[in-house]
Amino acid sequence: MLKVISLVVIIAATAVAAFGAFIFSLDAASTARSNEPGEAATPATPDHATAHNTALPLESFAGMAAENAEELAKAHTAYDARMPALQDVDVVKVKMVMKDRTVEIAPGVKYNVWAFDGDSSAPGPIVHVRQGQTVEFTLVNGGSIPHSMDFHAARIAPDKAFTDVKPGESLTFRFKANDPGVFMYHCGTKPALAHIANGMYGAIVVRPPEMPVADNEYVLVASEWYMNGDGITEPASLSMEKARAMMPDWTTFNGYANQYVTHPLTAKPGDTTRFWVVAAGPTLDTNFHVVGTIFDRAWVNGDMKRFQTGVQTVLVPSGGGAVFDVRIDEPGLYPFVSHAFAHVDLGQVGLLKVGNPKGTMTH
Ligand SMILES: [Cu+2]
Repeated sequence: MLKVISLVVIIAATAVAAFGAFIFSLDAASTARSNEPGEAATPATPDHATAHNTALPLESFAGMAAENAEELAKAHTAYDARMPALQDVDVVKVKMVMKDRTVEIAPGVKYNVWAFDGDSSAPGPIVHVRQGQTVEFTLVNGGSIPHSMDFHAARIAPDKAFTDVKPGESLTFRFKANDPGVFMYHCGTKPALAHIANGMYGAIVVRPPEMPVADNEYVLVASEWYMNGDGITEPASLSMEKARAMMPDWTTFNGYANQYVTHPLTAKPGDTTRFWVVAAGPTLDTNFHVVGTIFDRAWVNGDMKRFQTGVQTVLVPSGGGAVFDVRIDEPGLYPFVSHAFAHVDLGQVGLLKVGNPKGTMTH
């Protein structure tokens, strides 16, 4: 019994320390992680990692970070989380070209993705349609192995639509987006764990005809990366072993660790800001929470027929989505996080900058 109690005390103390340190790190504005809990929690890693613990804001699970991480984070162009415009057409044509490429997933950390051509490599482009519009989707496989695309927003026979497309070939299918919400799309080619872990995922928003007005709308795709190396000395590829063990090196919103800490999303005081959130995984859920406020509306599990009010944290399951409204009057920096704090420590955190609080970067 004594052991159990002391364990509880240790856990509680660790949680308090972590949370205190987290707030502290936000005071530093550009620092998303504190080193103190990291030192306790980081497993035994090379001396290299220990040497960097006090100097850098970001480290992978293995304690790895680039020398000039802050500079690189600033130089990185953040994934554009703003909701793209609707198209006033009956059939929305969406074309995605799959391509093997090397991208940055954290400051100075390179990873060999199987992902999307164009500006947004992983996640893929945000698709935004009205409920009732038809989506005509074309997959062009510019990669080196078969790929496919599974749209969770579609009611369609998977064996016809979500089939493998060989390299150099393409496939087109149509579906009517009759179900509103925010849905994941992803490559479903076996092993799907590898294809999703390699960056083949994104979000499609199916907007219902009537929703309360929001002043700002952002789309966040939560996901995790599992690497076979540090990605700093040379680009890393997938570690299936880590992916199966669910031990990510980095966790992110929109594919890059902490990118909205360095490049915050913005709102004006009094605005209602809406987050459309998908948890792409491949495996881990996201416990969505905005520090310093409470959700005015939470369309839990993407059920757009009803919303909850006054809730603090909502589970977005891997492969699922949810929509959140917050109205914030007081200027300041409001972190949005997965409140499973291991995720924050590995990069699944960003800032909503309300107004123009002092001590922050301006853009
Ligand atoms: Cu694939």
